[in-house]
Amino acid sequence: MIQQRPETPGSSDGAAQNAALWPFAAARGLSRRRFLELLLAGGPAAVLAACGDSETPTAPLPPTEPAPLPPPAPEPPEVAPFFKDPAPFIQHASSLEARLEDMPGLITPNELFFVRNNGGSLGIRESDWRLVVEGDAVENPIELTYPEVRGLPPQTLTACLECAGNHRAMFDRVQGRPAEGTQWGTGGIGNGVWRGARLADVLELAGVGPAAASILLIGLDSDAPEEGFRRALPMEKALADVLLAYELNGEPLPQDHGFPLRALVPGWVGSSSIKWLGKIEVSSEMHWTRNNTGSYVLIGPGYPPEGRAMGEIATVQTLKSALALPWPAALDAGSHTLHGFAQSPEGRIVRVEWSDDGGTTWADARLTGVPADLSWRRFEINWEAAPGNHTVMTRATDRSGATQPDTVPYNRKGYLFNQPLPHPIRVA
Ligand SMILES: Nc1nc2c(c(=O)[nH]1)N[C@H]1C(S)=C(S)[C@@H](COP(=O)(O)O)O[C@H]1N2
Ligand SMILES: [Mo]
Repeated sequence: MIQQRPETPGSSDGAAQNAALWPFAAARGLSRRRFLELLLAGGPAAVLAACGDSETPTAPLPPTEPAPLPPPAPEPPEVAPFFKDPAPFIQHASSLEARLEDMPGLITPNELFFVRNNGGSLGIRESDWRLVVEGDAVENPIELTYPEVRGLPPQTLTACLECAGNHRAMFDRVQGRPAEGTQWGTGGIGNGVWRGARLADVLELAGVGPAAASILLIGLDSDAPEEGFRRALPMEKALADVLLAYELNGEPLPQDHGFPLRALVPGWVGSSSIKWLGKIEVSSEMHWTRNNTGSYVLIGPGYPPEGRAMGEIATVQTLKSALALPWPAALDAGSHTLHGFAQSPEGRIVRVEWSDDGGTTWADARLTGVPADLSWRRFEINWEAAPGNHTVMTRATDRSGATQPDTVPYNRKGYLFNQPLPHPIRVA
């Protein structure tokens, strides 16, 4: 286990400095793991000393052998449906759907960020919290405190987080065949600036070797082994770009979004981004749990079973676009600038087209702002609204050349609906 330090969260300047130290340490032959250990134990001074660059003696280094810590007192976390004000949202049983039309710009403010909970939101005190990393493919099981996680080299990502069931209601509204589950319209998504530690760094500290095949991210709302909220990730994704986020939009992660720490798995369905993260289990075998066997699995004629899953496991999200309007929308006759958002797990949106004749003819929408890989893109349309009932469709294309499909095959639980939406607009 990592030695304990006084509880001083790393300032963001100090954290940026820590990240900048790594190339310097690497050039002097330090392994990433040793670098991270030194950083946690003695801060930048310990790293500099090990690089032979410090004139001043530093505190003794931590033993490399784990020193046992007493287990944290298990105090049941407080459970509340939500901490944030639910009024701005479309309210579902245990989830809050955002209204895209209320979003002021590219970044979704914390108070308007959608919430998807399988139970209630947990109120966890940072001093009670630990992140445990263990499992048969770990050489050095660790337990990190909140300040220790904040002391690791930070990374900031602007990325969308989207529920696998976003647009689920469209199976009913557009295809006339309802799917099971929360009837999300277009607001099971938000675009945030996430800051945290790299999952790869935490795995490195725990000594994850080549035998590791799969990690299981376990939320503190998990209770029984096969129940509760947890998600398996293959090692390749775990080491690629997963963030362990402690900030959303420059604020400590709000309680509804997983305080003190959550995973943010870029491009993957929202259920992979485990909130209130308490444990990471690293295994030499693939993990099978409810969330990759029955839940978050595409079940239907076009989706053959995979391993122990009842169909195709939902992993990466899909390319989508949506107008930022209520469903159905009501507008006055005349000229309007409509806008919306488009996103793709493959990265940048390069084109959005629109049609108000049911998809017979398409015109280009204007893309605004700067393209960014993991963020959604805002688009605008000039539309002449004549009295009557209309539908406006939008269709996005990403940098890989992929475009939204004309139709998506049905799946029982209604995941990943991404055909162009015929948005109903009544003009008076
Ligand atoms: N521990 C835990 N993590 C969780 C969930 C949960 O219920 N418990 N819901 C998941 C689902 S289904 C989604 S879509 C996202 C939603 O994240 P948000 O509530 O921060 O918007 O969190 C995921 N992580
Ligand atoms: Mo979700």
